[in-house]
Amino acid sequence: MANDTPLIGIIMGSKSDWETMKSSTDMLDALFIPFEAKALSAHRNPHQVVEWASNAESRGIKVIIAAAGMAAALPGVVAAITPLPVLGVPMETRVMGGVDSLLSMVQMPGGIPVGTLAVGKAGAKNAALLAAAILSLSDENIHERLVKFRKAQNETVAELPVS
Ligand code: RP5
Repeated sequence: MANDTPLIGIIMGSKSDWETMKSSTDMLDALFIPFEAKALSAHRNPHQVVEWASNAESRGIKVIIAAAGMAAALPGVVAAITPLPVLGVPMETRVMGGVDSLLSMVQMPGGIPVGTLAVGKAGAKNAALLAAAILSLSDENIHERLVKFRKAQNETVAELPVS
């Protein structure tokens, strides 16, 4: 789905975040939601981040998923630039296990929200599902696929463990 006109823009602070953020793109692929994904750092490439976020809405992006670790400024910077909903995914880190990323991301000042998810792969997967839920408010096909996914997940969880 990465080749269709993207509805979701995924931005991550580093290529090293990709292993985690694949959980987002796998989920979006499973729901047939087109996305674009890019590694750009708020600290190392600030000007490109401003350009990417400024043009996101006019490119047709509806929801942004922004991932970063450590001093995780990227989601907040992106949210400061665009009125699109920004979902933040804190990366796990070696020094503080991702609590550093989480607190950097979640403590936004009033006025510029970042919807912050769980640290790591669960957060990456849930960011995709939350983005899909936002899109499903105005897209019946995505709504249908999301409901189908939830139903299948519900049935899997109800299964007894196999010995
Ligand atoms: C953050 O710094 C990135 O989002 C990444 O999680 C972390 C480390 O980046 P690298 O040094 O691995 O490029 O900006």
